[in-house]
This record gives sequence, C-alpha cells and structure tokens, in this order.
Amino acid sequence: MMASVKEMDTYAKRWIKQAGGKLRESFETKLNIEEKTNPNDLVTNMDKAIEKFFVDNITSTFPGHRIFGEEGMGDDIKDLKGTVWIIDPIDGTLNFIHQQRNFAISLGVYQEGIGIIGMVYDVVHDELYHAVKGHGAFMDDQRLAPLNEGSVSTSILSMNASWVTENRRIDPNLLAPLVRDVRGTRSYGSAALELAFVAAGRLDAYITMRLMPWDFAGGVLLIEEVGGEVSDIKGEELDYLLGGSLFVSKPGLHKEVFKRYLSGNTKK
Ligand code: 2AM
Ligand code: CA
Repeated sequence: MMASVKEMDTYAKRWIKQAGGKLRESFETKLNIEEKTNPNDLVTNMDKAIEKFFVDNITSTFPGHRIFGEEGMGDDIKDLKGTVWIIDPIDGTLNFIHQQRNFAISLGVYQEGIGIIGMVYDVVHDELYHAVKGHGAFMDDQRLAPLNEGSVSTSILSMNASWVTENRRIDPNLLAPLVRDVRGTRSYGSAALELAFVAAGRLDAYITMRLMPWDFAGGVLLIEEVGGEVSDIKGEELDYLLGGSLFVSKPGLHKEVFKRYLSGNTKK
C-alpha cells in the first residue's frame, strides 16, 4: 500500500526530533573529525551516525522508498522516480564543529521529482520548520505568514562573503553592488537555516553559488509555501540531482535583482 503523506510527515517529524536529540547529546562527548575533499570540508562521526539513523528507519518503515543523503549511506540516486527522501544529517558541519550552534537537519520528501514534505530542524533552538505541499509552512505549531513584496533597498540579504571576492563561479563585481545597496547582509553558514529564515521573514533573500540538493531540498518547500521566489542564479529551476546556484527571496526581489545586478552574469 502507498504510504500517505500524513504518515510520512508524522514519522519524519518524530525521526528529525530524535536525531536532533542525539546531536545535542553528542556535545558531551568528543567528536571524531575527518577531512573529506579538502582541509575545510569536514565530516564527523555524527554526520554519519545521523544519516544511518534515517536510512535504517526509512528503509524499515517505508520499503521501496529511496534515500539521497550527503554521506552516501542511502541509494545511488540518478533520477527522482518514485519516493525519494533527500537528507542532510548536519547542514552546517563547520558550525557544528566550531560553534555547537547554527546548524540544522534538512529533510525533503520528493515524489516523482515534486517536493511534498520539507523540514528544517534548528537543533539547538529546538525549532522545527515544516511544510507539506499545499498546506502552508510552520515553525513548530505557528503558521508562517505569507511573505510581502520587498525591494533591494529595504532587504536583509544572506550571502557568503566569498562570492564578492575572486572565485570560480561568479564575477565578484556583479554581487558587490547588491551588497552595497541592501539594508544589511548576514551569513549563517547553514543553507538550510538560511532558507528557513527567508521563509520566516527574518531574511529577505539568500544567494549562493554552490549547493547540493540535500542542502536545499527541505528548505525550498518552506519558501514556496509562503509565496517566496525560488530559482538558480540565472532564474532557472533548481536541479534536485546535481544542485548548483540558488537565489531565494520574498516576492518582487527576483525581478529587481535580475534586472539591476545579474543581467551581466555569463559565468555558469
Ligand atoms: P554542509 O555543512 O552540509 O556541507 C555553507 O555555506 C553552506 O554550504 C552549508 O549549507 C554547507 O552544507 C554548504 N556547503 C559547504 N560546502 C559545499 C560544497 N562543496 N558544495 C555544496 N554545498 C556546500
Ligand atoms: Ca551536511
């Protein structure tokens, strides 16, 4: 029998809270930290343990569902047919290691490529952002209000400073004027949290040049459910298999940013 959305939502909430509890408890014990692709790309025993926790629970409760997780303990995903759980066990691992805050668990459930459940769990604050497609977005029991139209001059923009220095993905001269023109910039180091904050109206926009699907699969649905705008840096749809750049905002900002700042963007 096909699992209902309600059933998946109930289990997902239970598992994400349990996983968060394990992360909070782990602050008491010594972390085991390894380098992945470079000295700043780190993974801990907890990233792996939490991903395994989800994989074990999902496969035993929902046989036939597939899992696309950062640590590779799920399936080898080459398409989004059927039901796919897209999971980042710790989004913001550097923050987890250095700060013991400003990280999240991100979870999205996709059916035939369409997001139906999105969750971002701010573990340290014990705040769960969640949405079911078509039913609005919430922080715990509190419904998030629809986003109002915004403009650059009154916006708080979340962006990593690396995109306004020399980098391989975008000409720094394109985004530097945007940084100058907004009311303020912030950078939290966890894409999932930054997406949740845009959905909650605490940030007005978030721009990044490089994310993987598990970084945004949970958070993007939250933003869509409150009427925000979601695309890549070229204004095209996100790629849920390969990832790439991402630009999310309250309504109205996309048009202004593409027209005034990104029309000269030619790099991929
Ligand atoms: P992570 O902690 O799960 O790796 C930091 O600016 C944000 O970007 C975090 O959400 C981080 O997720 C993500 N990130 C860091 N390195 C990345 C990479 N090489 N590709 C894609 N996303 C990355
Ligand atoms: Ca991660």
